[in-house]
Amino acid sequence: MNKIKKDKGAAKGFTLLELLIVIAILAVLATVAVLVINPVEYLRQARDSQRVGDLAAVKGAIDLYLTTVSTPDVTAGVLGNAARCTAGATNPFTITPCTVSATRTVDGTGWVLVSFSSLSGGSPLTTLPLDPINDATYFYAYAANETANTYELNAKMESVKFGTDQDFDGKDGGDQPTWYEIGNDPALNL
Ligand SMILES: [Ca+2]
Ligand SMILES: [Ca+2]
Ligand SMILES: [Ca+2]
Repeated sequence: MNKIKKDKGAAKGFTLLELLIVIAILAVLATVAVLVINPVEYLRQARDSQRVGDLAAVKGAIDLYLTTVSTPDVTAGVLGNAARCTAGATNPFTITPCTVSATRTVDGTGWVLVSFSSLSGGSPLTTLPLDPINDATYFYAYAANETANTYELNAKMESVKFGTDQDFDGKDGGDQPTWYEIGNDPALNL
């Protein structure tokens, strides 16, 4: 009889101490979730993944152009070396100045100095991609040598995964350890 009474009393609700313990546990779980999932790093990885994909698509289009066109021109009529950046003042190239030009046209007047529209099958790209941030720090860049028909594409990595853990920018065979570089230039040292 006495025991049943006690149980009824216990079922009335949580004590303040119990509530505090539950709140503390939830706070710890929330902190762990943020540390494990790390939404900022996750978004950076998504943008880096897009950068790698964007430059691969542009490289594919340029390589198609080089193997298809009889007299290719990777500097759109500019003599010697030429370079374009979509934004920003930082020059990722060593031997050519970088003209800022964010034009996305694919006829050689955009930031990639190749007339994709001259391909008989039409341009594989409808517009040139832009860096998902495209500011003074994160932007795409293109450099090419007019006589050798060599080129390189650059992008800045942002996430710990791409920039440090997998070191996309350091292990690309290029001359800039803090830029992700791809292209057909032998040492990627344009
Ligand atoms: Ca790195
Ligand atoms: Ca590099
Ligand atoms: Ca380079």
